[in-house]
Amino acid sequence: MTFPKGFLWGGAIAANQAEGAYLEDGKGLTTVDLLPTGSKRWDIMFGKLPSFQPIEGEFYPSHDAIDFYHLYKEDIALFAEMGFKSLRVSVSWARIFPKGDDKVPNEAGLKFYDNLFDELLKHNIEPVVTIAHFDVPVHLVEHYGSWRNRKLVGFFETYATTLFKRYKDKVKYWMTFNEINMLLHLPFVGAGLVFEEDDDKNQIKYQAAHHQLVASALAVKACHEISPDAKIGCMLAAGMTYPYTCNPDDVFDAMEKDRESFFFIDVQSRGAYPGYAKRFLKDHNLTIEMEAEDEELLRKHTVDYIGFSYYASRATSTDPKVNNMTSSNVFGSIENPYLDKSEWGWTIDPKGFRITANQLYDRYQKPLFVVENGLGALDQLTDDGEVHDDYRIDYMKRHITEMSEAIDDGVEIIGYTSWGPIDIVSASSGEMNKRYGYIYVDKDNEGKGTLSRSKKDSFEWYKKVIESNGEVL
Ligand code: BGP
Repeated sequence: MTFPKGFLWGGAIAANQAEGAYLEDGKGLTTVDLLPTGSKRWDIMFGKLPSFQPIEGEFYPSHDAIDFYHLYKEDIALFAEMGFKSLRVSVSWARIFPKGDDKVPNEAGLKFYDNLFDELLKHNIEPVVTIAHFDVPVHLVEHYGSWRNRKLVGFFETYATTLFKRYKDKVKYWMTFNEINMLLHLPFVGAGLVFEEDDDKNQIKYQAAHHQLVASALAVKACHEISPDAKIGCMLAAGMTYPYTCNPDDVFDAMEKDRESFFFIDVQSRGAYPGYAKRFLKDHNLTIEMEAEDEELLRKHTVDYIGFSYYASRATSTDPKVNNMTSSNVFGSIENPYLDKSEWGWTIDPKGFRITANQLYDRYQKPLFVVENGLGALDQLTDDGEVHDDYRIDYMKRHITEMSEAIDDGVEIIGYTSWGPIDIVSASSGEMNKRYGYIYVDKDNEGKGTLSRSKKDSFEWYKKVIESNGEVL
């Protein structure tokens, strides 16, 4: 095992999945606050118009989540006990700018993150901060059409700049948009997009993508100017696509599927629209409106590192007989007969992790930061309040082993923040029972429970991993 000295072991959470306190201290409503549980959730995530106010009688998991807003000190103490070197969090845009287009930021919101970062630093935990993790102030959706509107670029720039100025002495690692490629698959989640019946969805999505890419470049620019010692990265929902056979058609199809995602990172890291993307837009009659300065902005302000999440790999086939699309994943992958799956149907593919890391490093030659990985599982609490999550330990062990292999392959990886080190709300389903944590939270899918925290078996295991810098797995 060859993890570099100073490797940033830790965990990752997102504001809307952990904080709760959804209207406290002046916070405005965000898109996630409009996502109830159940089938309506999926309809909205794919772009169906939601009710712009929560509906009486529906259950919205983000509203209270695990109350990290009030319990963060207790939770950070547990992370510190595990020896975390870093914690990835996101800032809720609507805590800072409740409507998104406000002239003045909300001091109470800014203060909360001051306190949060101070608490982390007190424990020598490096904050790694995502500026937008799947939330947009609802006002921006209602009044501007969200990221389809160029005005969002300016609002985001103001928001990001406010953060850099305020936290320049506390935060050294930033990320612009969480899983930016998710915009294409879950447009409401990634960009607050809702569609009318006869909308050209691709046209709207790619225009919104362009706006996020320009906004990201402007954030990189501002970060480098305001906080020259900080590093700012992008964030990709990664996981490679395997061709189902060695038929060149399948291989080409797999390459094209991966390029749907690489497109974003190619722009953010290499600084220009790649040829294949220009061709895709032309072939599909999509015209992106750009401003004169965009090309130069994208070229000049590329990211310092590549953040990515890795949970699963995908597979694709051009043969209609094999093409038994599964509905359990938003990437529309077909079944891979060589791999096991989680209880939620996500493939378990540690080797794919090594391949993905190599692929990203070959392509970008920039440091990688694994900012999400983990197993969502149905944990059982024993009568004496314990969780024996050996399946999670096994999953993590196999993935961390492959990560170390990638490092030995020459891939530069600066850290690993596993997803949901404490149980939080699931982004896709809104369930609490899809648990990733080393720390169990007493709360169920209906929102009932005491919110008490307890250590699972994996807690001590991860502690030893960090203590030994990955030597003891
Ligand atoms: C990523 C998101 C996270 C997170 C994770 C696990 O896509 O960045 O927010 O939740 O996936 O997904 P889920 O919570 O749906 O299991």
